[in-house]
Amino acid sequence: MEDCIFCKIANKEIPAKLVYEGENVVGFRDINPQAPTHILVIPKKHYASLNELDDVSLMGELLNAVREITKKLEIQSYRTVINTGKDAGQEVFHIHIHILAGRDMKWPPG
Ligand code: DGP
Repeated sequence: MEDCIFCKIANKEIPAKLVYEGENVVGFRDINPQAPTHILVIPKKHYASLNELDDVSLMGELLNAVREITKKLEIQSYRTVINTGKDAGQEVFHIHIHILAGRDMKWPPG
């Protein structure tokens, strides 16, 4: 999708620190990390948020990418977050799974 920063990262039109690339999914380091390890996992195809993602197989690929990335980086304990909608803190409207690791996490999240 034009003017979507994560589509541009997926298409290699703008640089990112890639940690994973599959057929339909990429993982890259967050530009503004909230933990020592902060990775974003996205589908290459544009879906604005989880509300629009209707492809169950792709949902599985996204979670599988999380598993492969954390395995490769030898991360045993981590938090995954999907912010959906403005009130939940979503700023980039191309669905992404945050992987946060390397520090203690609080619960409930703010
Ligand atoms: P969210 O608030 O859930 O929409 O998270 C968006 C995240 O995307 C936020 O942690 C910062 C990150 N981000 C925004 N723009 C860029 C970018 O151009 N490159 C990278 N690597 N991350 C970005």
